[in-house]
Amino acid sequence: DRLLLPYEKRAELATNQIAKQLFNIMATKKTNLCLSVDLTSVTSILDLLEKVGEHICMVKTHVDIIEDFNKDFVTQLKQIADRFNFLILEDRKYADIGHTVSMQYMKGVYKVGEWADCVTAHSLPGDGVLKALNGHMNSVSRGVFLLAEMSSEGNLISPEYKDATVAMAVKYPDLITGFVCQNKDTFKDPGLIQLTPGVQLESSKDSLGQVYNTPEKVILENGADVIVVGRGIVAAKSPETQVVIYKDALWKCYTKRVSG
Ligand code: BMP
Repeated sequence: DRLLLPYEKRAELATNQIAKQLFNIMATKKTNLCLSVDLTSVTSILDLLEKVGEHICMVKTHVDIIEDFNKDFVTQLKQIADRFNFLILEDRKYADIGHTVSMQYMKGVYKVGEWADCVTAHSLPGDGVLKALNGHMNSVSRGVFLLAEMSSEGNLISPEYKDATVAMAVKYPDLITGFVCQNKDTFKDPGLIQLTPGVQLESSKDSLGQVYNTPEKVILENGADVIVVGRGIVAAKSPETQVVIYKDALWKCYTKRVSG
């Protein structure tokens, strides 16, 4: 049962290098918190990461919302990530034919493939998406989180779509880091990571369809391994205080889970 195994044991079972690294970072830093820095300026993102970097295992970015994106931002982001030992996930949710995804990943303004440890992708177009991303793996360690479920109300993902997504991933053991999903039954492989967004302590939803659960619910009942928190921390009066509150609450649930 993957839910009872500690992260350091699961690191040994991971076939994707990023999954291995992420499990080990969580075990070492004692945090399973992934911060979603959904901010629109370079300085606001970098300033926040300087303050909270020691408490997170990964940062999740949406670089296409940054107004003043530039190459120097990437350099500084990577420096902070190295210094605090966390990974970078660009939440691009690739969802096109393989050839287009290949260009979106390597070209354009963002050149995501040059700096992101891992990215998110939809299974909707078929496994050409994964073939495209796999083609850029070469000498560097990279990973993909496949979207198997979403947190938003009214999303069109069916149980069949979810199962087919998990089946698709089996053919790419070196590439797949895990799944973005909401339920523990989505997959079984202990070497893969369940990344779960839609977590907040203060509210249960937003005005645009986001649905929030508590740390207890997502970790103990629903099987989350890495937990994505955005506005719960980023929009708080004091993100520095809030990040510790979330980190402690999430880690407590994980230790409770693995102690049976
Ligand atoms: P917040 O905690 O502020 O609601 O942010 C959640 C983040 O996770 C957003 O960046 C969103 O794009 C992402 N996300 C999500 O909320 N639900 C999903 O199913 C998949 C996501 O990537």
